Amino acid sequence: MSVKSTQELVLPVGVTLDRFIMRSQSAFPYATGELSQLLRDIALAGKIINREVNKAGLVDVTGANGTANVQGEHQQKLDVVANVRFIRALKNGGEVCAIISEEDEDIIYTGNDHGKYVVAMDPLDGSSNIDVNVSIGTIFSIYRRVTPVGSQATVEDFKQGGRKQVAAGYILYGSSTMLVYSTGCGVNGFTYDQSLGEYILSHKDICCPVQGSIYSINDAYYNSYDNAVQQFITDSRRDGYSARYIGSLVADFHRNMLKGGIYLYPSTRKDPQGKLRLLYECYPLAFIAEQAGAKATNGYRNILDVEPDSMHQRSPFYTGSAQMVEGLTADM
Ligand code: P6P
Repeated sequence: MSVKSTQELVLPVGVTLDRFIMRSQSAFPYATGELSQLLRDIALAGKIINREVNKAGLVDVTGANGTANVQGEHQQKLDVVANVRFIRALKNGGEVCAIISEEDEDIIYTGNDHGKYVVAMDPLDGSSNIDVNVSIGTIFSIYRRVTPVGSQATVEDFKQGGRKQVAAGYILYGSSTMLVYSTGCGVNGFTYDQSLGEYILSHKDICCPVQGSIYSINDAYYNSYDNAVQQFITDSRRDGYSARYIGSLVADFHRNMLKGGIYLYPSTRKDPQGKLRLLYECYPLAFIAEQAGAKATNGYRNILDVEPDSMHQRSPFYTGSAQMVEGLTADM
């Protein structure tokens, strides 16, 4: 029995996430339902964070909470809330044996040593935007563990490489809240209907336009970019492209996936290895990009083929419309 793509499954726009997950699982003859449950656990955590984000201005969860994460970045209170909520949802769900998070230096063990999956996540990316009511997002990456079920997970479960992801996605807390994910059979977007408490399929089989006229990069670092990136910016201005940079990777990525465009975060003097993290930002978005007909690279190779050396490793990151990414990297 072949695995059907979501294009082949009769899943009309308007179907709930839960029904979509159930129908998609039926396309995998040997599915046991554990990955489906894990996706539901992530969706639930997204509902909880959505509630926290929506009231951020009203309750004392905005602003810095005085601590710093493993990256040395000042943690916003909602960073910490999101991290705690996702960890709790994954622990309670039982399918995940271990987690790595941007907010924690070490592996987080859930106590579910019989869980078959591990999750790498950025629980709330772009959190410096919280206080100014700009879109923010959660990014997640799912692997089947390689260590024996029943044992404690190890770093090897997280260092399998981008092509070993079994699923990846993001939750965008924007003008509406959307869950976008892929299990390797296309990319689908679900809009959260607050009145129903349900995610509804709103963007079926997302395909990124192969060309676009939007580029997303922090222009302030222009002088520290290499010649190829500087030339790309010059050419984009000449060709009348639109510069759209929200300062929130998930929001820029999502817009470019739908409209066409390219997001660039090159190496800079401040971040010579790049700013974005390979395991829980670049890999999952590269998985989504590839499933949507787009591309993601570190400038020299497909991000999914970049070897992971450490859990919080950084990488230059260029992703979006295939022809735009190819045009940029041809000059690198
Ligand atoms: P800069 C947020 O901190 C983030 O990781 C991405 O969401 C965003 O695109 C980028 O960094 C912004 O970084 O250096 O331009 O402020």
